[in-house]
This record gives sequence, C-alpha cells and structure tokens, in this order.
Amino acid sequence: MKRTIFFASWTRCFVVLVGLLLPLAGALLFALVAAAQVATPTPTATPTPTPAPDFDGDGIADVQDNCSDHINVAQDDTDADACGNVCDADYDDSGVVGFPDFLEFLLAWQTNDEEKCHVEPIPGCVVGFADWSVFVANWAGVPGPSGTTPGTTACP
Ligand SMILES: [Ca+2]
Ligand SMILES: [Ca+2]
Ligand SMILES: [Ca+2]
Ligand SMILES: [Ca+2]
Repeated sequence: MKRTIFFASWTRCFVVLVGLLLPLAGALLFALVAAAQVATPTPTATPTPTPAPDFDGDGIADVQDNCSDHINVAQDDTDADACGNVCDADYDDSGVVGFPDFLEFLLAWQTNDEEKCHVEPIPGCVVGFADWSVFVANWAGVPGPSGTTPGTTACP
C-alpha cells in the first residue's frame, strides 16, 4: 500500500515537472530560432543602374547628344555650333532652314563641303542626294534638337 502511494506521488510529481518544463523548452527553442533568423543577414538585391535616356538609340545620352533625335554616333559638328551636322541645315545661323541655306547647299553640290554633309561619315564626304534628302526633311524647320529631350529646345 505504501509502495503504491509512493509511486503515485512520484508519477504525479513527474507529470507536474514535465508540464512545467515542456513550455519552458518550447519558449527556449522559439527564442533560439528567432535569434538565428536575426543573425542571418538577408541577401539584398543589388540595384541596377538606370541608363540615361537615349531617344535615338545611338548610344549617346540625350543630354550629351548634339542631335538627340537623329542617329549620329560620330557627333560631327563642322561649324562647331553644338548642333551636329546630321540635324543642322541652317548654314547661315539664322535659326531656320530657308532659301539662303538652300543656295549654299546648291553651291556645295558634289563638293566635299563638310558642313553641307548630313550623312555620316562626314569627313571626306561628297555632298549628294542622301544629304539633299536630309536637307529637304529639315526645310523650314529649326536645327536640332541638341542635348535635349527631343522637341524641347533647338540648337543654339
Ligand atoms: Ca542619342
Ligand atoms: Ca544622336
Ligand atoms: Ca553644326
Ligand atoms: Ca538659315
């Protein structure tokens, strides 16, 4: 009888002890897992640099392109007015392409007057039909745009 009471007491003590220790062990395990997650650095994505806008896709950013809506990789600018030959048919610098420019173009026909050349490669060119078609496309317009987003500001 005494023996049975002894075992019953120990069993009860064991159950109580396990009942107390299990939540503590769970809390300890939870704390360890949380600490491990805090200690592990989360990999962050490396930001990809955004390329500068290049409207005509010639590899020269709009803000540096002397003809920002015409492909002109060489950036040739014979009269050095910051407006590339490809988009500059204003030979007298009047601000517009008109009859005086037309006369200059005619006088330069089939010569190597590089300012009248609009199709790259410009050094060594001979003014011809390809340059004429660019001239016609620029007729009555303003040169440029240069170093801008297309359509905002003409060449100086
Ligand atoms: Ca460009
Ligand atoms: Ca360009
Ligand atoms: Ca020019
Ligand atoms: Ca002009």
